[in-house]
Amino acid sequence: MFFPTSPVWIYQLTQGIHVTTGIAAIPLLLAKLWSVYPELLKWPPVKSVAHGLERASIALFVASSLLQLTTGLINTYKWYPWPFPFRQTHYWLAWVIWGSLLLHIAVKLPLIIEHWRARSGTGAGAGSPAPVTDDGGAPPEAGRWSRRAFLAAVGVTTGAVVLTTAGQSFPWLDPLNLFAPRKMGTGPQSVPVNRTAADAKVAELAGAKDWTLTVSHQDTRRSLSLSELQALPQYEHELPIACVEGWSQTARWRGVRIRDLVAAVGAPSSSALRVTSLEPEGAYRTMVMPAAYAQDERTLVALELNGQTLDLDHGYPARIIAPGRPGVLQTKWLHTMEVL
Ligand SMILES: Nc1nc2c(c(=O)[nH]1)N[C@H]1C(S)=C(S)[C@@H](COP(=O)(O)O)O[C@H]1N2
Ligand SMILES: [Mo]
Repeated sequence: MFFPTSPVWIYQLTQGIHVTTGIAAIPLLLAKLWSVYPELLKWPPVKSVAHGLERASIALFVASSLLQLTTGLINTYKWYPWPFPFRQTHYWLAWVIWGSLLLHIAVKLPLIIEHWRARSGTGAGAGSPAPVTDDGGAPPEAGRWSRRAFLAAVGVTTGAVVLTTAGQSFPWLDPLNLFAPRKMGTGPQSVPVNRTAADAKVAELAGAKDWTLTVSHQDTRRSLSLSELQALPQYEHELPIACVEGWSQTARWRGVRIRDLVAAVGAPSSSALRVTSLEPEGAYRTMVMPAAYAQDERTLVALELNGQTLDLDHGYPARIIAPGRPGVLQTKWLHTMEVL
């Protein structure tokens, strides 16, 4: 598998686009549903087997889209009020949405073709759209909005939602960030904290005087105290934390290069690592780092953040920071690093 470590903000970009387009899709989906809901409520609900299947596929499409966007939005608030695993469900729903959308387009294809044929046949009607015969848009009904006003309102709403939330991922929009759950520059050392040491029940272990980081490769094992790590060559890099829950923040990190630690236990530089946290339990306790990241000279065991000793909530005594990786894999409160 190919893991790009450059540019260092590559995951920040893809994750920022993912979350921002997801948020933008909420007003778009609501507008689409508003424009077609008379179709959805037509009676009788099922006229034939084919018609029944078509309506079932639309029901699936609408339900999965609504579920995907609401659970995705709630996830950016770090709230998980449901019994199913979020990540797997998010992936699977995406496939269901794609499948039901393609099915819907396939079913409607004859109608779509007919519509475009009719338009080109009549000399494109001098720019005015041909009347929409089925559920293809806002039907010009008495008492409802004109098509143009409706599209303009949807465009303005979507643009406003994007401009006032995208600042959680993209620094140049930070001044406009009014509604996103995360704000840049907040938190200890000017970086948001995703899970505190207290929440992770790790404060006591991380604060222990006799803490060491154990690096091992086959039979070689070295345990380094904080002062021994500080005595090794230190490097400093600007790297983002890009959280899968939808916020990013670039910061100045300083510490020991991972590749130097790999070399210190006599392991080949093309090795992958298994990293564990002091955190006693939970999904973020262990992390595997492919060789591409371990080898990159910007991948650090960070001891400092923005010019200060790491805050306990940012992973004191030591944490991982690697270029281009999801925040969830930037393990805090390091315990061991095993070369695989
Ligand atoms: N051990 C451990 N490491 C962890 C976490 C955690 O809960 N436990 N959270 C991860 C997540 S989801 C993110 S986004 C980053 C956030 O780092 P920060 O809290 O220092 O901003 O740390 C990651 N490392
Ligand atoms: Mo995260």
